[in-house]
Amino acid sequence: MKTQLERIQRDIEALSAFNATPGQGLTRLSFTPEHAQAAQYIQQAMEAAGLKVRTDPIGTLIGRLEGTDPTAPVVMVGSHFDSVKHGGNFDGPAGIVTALETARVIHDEGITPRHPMEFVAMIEEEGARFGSGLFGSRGMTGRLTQEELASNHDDQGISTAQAMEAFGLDPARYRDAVRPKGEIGSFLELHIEQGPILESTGTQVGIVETVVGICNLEITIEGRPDHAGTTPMDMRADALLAAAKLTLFVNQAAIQAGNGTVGTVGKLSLLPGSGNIVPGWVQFTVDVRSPRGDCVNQVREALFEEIRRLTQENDQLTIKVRTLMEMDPVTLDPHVRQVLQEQGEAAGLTTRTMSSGAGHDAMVMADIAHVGLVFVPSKGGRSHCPEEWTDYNQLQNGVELVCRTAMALAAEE
Ligand code: HGY
Ligand code: MN
Ligand code: MN
Repeated sequence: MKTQLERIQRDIEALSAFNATPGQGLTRLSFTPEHAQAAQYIQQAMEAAGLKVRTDPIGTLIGRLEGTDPTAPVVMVGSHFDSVKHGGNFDGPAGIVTALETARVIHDEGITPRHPMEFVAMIEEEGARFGSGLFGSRGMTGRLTQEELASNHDDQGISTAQAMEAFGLDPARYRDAVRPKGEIGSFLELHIEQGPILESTGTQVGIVETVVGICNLEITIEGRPDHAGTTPMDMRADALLAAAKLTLFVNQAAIQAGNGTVGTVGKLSLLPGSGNIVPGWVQFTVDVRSPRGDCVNQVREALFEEIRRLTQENDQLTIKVRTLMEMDPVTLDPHVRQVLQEQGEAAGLTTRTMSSGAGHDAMVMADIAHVGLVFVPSKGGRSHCPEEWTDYNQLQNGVELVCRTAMALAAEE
């Protein structure tokens, strides 16, 4: 092995400590003290590995190693280091640690690659604070909008732009994070599988071929707060009742679409929030995914139709929909997958081709680079929960594969 398990384990354990909810899973939201602490650790590790480190205008850490051919496109390795609320220690950091360890191996071996290499740590991939995920990679590929920075807000009503400013970033410069097409040749990401396949088949690493399409919506329902005891049932504008009907509708529409389509209402807030008041206001998220883009569209269109029906059924309801994020399904680069396959065999690893039901920065980076995504097993298939776990030797298998592949790509003519 070129990589060292002790360094991998040390990084994961160190990053796990930068947590707003110790003892209740990992919560590391963007533009928070935990983000700053983790960024400082990552920057120091990048510098110790001989990289020149900068932070891009939206908060992504970029550690660069010059190559012998400055005109060659960059080989980039990375992932995200924000988390969901009360999540696990491996979703994101496994890919960060992979980037750090790859940089250390190259540094240890005193190699100057032909291609320049960049090792990146992105933020707000989960969207757990502001609702729109894949933020760092969308910033690099020009998919962010001014509107989103101003309109997306956290549970305290702070917008993304305000949080960036408070963190010392200038949100007006978000476009300066964009990387021109051609500048980055390939992007490699290691991620935990967040599913049961590798563990149940005893396969060491997964090589991802496709990533599902995703549609994230924010639905806001304005009804009317009324006395729960004196308001007859046929005179109510009950916002939560409408939200409940739409939640059930999303569930049924996803099942009906089939083909692996999934639909989830994962976050809901309501006002005023007393047991004796008919809810007058509800805001909730809808997350629809499918390997088939037409199935995502089918569910979204059916949902819009149901919203129209509900507002006709009760004209005291106003229902607004805001699109938080949309990605088509992505097929990852055949050449990079081929190199991963070859390096896997050379390293004596068992591999299998997989699809991803989770979204990843890799799916966005495919806009501007040839992308490879490697999975390592998740214990019990669990993720986005404190129980999330990957054995360190399993993680090291994936790190070894990405490290060797990155070095092979960085040597290519
Ligand atoms: O939601 C996802 O698929 C990823 O964990 N951000
Ligand atoms: Mn992730
Ligand atoms: Mn995640």
